[in-house]
Amino acid sequence: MATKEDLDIETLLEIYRRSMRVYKTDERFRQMLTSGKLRLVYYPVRGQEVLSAAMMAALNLDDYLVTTYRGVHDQVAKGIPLRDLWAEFTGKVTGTCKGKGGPMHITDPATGVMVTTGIVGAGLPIANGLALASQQSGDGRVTVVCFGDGASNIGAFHEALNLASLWKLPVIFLCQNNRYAEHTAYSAGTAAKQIIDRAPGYAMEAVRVDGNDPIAMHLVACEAVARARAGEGPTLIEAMTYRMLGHTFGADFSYVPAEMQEEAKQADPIPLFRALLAERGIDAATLEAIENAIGAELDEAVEHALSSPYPDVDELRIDVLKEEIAA
Ligand SMILES: Cc1ncc(C[n+]2csc(CCOP(=O)(O)OP(=O)(O)O)c2C)c(N)n1
Ligand SMILES: [Mg+2]
Repeated sequence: MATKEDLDIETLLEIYRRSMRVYKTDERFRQMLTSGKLRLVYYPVRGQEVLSAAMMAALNLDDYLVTTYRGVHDQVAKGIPLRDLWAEFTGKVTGTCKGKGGPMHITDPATGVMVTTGIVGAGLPIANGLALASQQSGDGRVTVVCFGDGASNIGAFHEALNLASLWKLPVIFLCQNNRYAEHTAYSAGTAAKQIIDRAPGYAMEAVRVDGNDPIAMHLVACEAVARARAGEGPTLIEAMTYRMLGHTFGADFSYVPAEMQEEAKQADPIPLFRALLAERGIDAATLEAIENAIGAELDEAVEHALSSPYPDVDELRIDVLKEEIAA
């Protein structure tokens, strides 16, 4: 296995770039909501930027991603164009699903973003289906499915792990353990001490990692991708992280103990990543240039989304059935 020293500065900067695209996108959504320029239910991803960036940087653009309602970090880290994402979030015809999917159903096959679902746990069997198709066609693609700690208590999680292991599917189960499922703390809903403790029951490789550490997370991700591509089957990754801003944006999250909120602050992956890059000799001006470029791209994306039209009512039944039916 590669070691920390093997991770070159270019790879680290690529992970940082992806992390900042997520960070800035999330920040902009919250700003737009707070200022009343946007109205939608938003699931903030503050705190989970780096784990996603480190995972997606281990994939090719045509590898597949399946994610959830709290999945904007995964979609952006995978490489979805920001203008298409913003247009879909705002229900506009220029969006990835012509404005008919919305935030809960972001799909962009061009960047491998295949399915986003609001049904907890539903993505895992779908990911198996994509991975089975790759196995049968021999296209060499790997599928990553992201889900939360809470999702690991859903039946579909167990069914999917069993079949993926049995069939040696090229799939990676990325559990983002942010210690809460809506308002339920991990210990109030899960008997197992760790999610990875369930993997031996399915004869599956599993690894628990600090998801806020870009190097550790990326090395684990690369190993899982290599295993899947080599036909050696799936991996369950439990990436430890924190949900820094509650379940939905604006909702009270004072039920999260103050000590845990403090722990989350101390483990905030963004300042830690900046410190790591400084240690590796990257100066502040380089980081600022990365952030400014993303800021400009976001300005354009938001403007494009807001000025695009809503889909016409004639679109209502198109893309619903295999045979398109005009209204
Ligand atoms: C099948 C199903 N049950 C319940 C819900 C309501 N619900 C939405 S999010 C959520 C919590 C999910 O927690 P977790 O899997 O840890 O993901 P996180 O939001 O922390 O990323 C629940 C119970 C749902 N959407 N689908
Ligand atoms: Mg959770």
